[in-house]
Amino acid sequence: MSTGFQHVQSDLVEGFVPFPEDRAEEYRRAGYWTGRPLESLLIDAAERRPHHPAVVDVDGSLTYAELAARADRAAAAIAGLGIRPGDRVLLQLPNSVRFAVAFFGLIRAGAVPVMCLPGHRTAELGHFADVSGAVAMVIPDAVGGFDYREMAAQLVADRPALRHVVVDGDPGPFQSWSTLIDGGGQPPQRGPVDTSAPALLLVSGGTTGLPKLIPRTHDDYVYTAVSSAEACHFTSDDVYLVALPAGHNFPLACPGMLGAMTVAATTVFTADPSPEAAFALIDKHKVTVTGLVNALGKLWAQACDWEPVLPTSLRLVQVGGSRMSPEEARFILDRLSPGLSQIFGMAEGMLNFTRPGDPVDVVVHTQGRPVSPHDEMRVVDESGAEVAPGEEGELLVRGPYTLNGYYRADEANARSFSPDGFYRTGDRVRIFAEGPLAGNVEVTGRIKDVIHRGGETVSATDLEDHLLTHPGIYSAAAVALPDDYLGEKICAAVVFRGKPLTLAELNAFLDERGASTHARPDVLVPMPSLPLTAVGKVDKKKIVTQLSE
Ligand code: OOB
Repeated sequence: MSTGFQHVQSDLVEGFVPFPEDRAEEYRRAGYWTGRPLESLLIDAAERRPHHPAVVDVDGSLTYAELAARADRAAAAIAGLGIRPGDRVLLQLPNSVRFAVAFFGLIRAGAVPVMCLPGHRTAELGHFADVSGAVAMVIPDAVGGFDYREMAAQLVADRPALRHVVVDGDPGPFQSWSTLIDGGGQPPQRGPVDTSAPALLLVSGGTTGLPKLIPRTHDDYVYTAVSSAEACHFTSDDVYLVALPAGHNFPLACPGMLGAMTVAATTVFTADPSPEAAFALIDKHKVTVTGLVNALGKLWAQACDWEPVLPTSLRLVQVGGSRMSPEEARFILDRLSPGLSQIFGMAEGMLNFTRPGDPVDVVVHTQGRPVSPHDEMRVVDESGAEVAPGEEGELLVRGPYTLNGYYRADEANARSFSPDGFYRTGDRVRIFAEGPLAGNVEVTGRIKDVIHRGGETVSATDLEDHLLTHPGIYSAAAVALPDDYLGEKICAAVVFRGKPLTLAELNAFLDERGASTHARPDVLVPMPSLPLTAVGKVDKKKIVTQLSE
């Protein structure tokens, strides 16, 4: 395909489903899509505030001017390797200033980073490489006892297309990232960028099968960062802490690092999200905003009881990624930060936020409302028909920053989109139609997160919500275990705050609460902690595997 644009010389757009032209026009006319390439977020901030700290980690910091210059050098190094505009490159660096340099170096060179998370291993990376046709990967040497170079050696052995392995740190048999960058060279010429083409590929957070690749265009991703920063009332005085893996949509652009750049604010990275490490950094750099998954939010809130240094500079903690009960929300709000924003988002696009200044009930009981006036939400029943206002159903979404198809995934796309282009989220929600919560969304579960026990269909989330109201229960997951008689039986995996309850005590508690009688655990498994996914959400698949072993 020849478009005359510098950045679409390769086979990048093969298997990319663009926005339909009529909707693209609408988003341009509404001013959401501005034709700015993603790198302009950095370039513009560097012009406005060259000497302001852009990125900070435990090892040091770079001002905006320094980050822009360093990204230019990185882009030169990338081009020097023969990586062309449109080529895909796996990026898997830990939270650090070096992550930001590599990210912008790739973007600046017109390469398309595939945003891997540090917890991904051979299965995921091999899959990302195969689907994306990546020509290179940028990895750390070894972190936390895991040697990424050994993984890379396995990956490249049977993938001739994956030509370059660039290592941040001791390169072993591969190329050294810092030597390449210091090698200098002229950054590639800035040509016109087709801002409706993919700028990066995010990975899906689904818990079944391997993650899928999500193309995010320059237009839709710049809009994500700008509108999320507005929804969180970001100003140039804010300091954002990246505590979740930096390549995940949430800390990258919702508002995250890129949102901070839209107002030339500072981003601090921590590769260690423990309360001890994070609170010290928050205090040192006077961090004002951060984004956390539920499990981490609860841990930080609890740690306020014992940590000597408290995160008193925080004005807003965003919590999202998985369902949070009202009790959990209150717990976090009471202890951790004067402001809480629930965020219901997805790498596929669609973002809902509760906003600073919202009534407490909205913040505690809902996951907020869309960031864009042009986000279209449809709530449907099993037959695909829209439910009455305020009723529960599956959420379908379409809008100025929601994908139109996974990358190179025709089969998944046939399942995941309605004929008129709505993405089927698989999330069960209700949108409040009246009263003080009107217009806000409540996520009530995943449509497939049910247990088929005997003839009954039991919602795992409903049972978890009941369990979490018990003061002795810290966290809980309801999962299905195979059973010869019932088909599936209900297992409650529970982390207790102190002495574990017995199954009989737990069921007596559920009786007292008036929980429906068929939604009673058949098995209770006390656990010291629940297994988590690469971004830190409770991993139910892993619980079932662990229990089956
Ligand atoms: C975020 O993105 P992903 O792609 O890792 O996961 C998306 C899925 C959603 O479809 C939903 O099932 C779940 O995670 N989810 C929530 C939630 N936020 C996300 N479920 C219940 N309550 C919430 N507040 O997780 C993500 C992306 C951007 C910003 C924030 C989170």
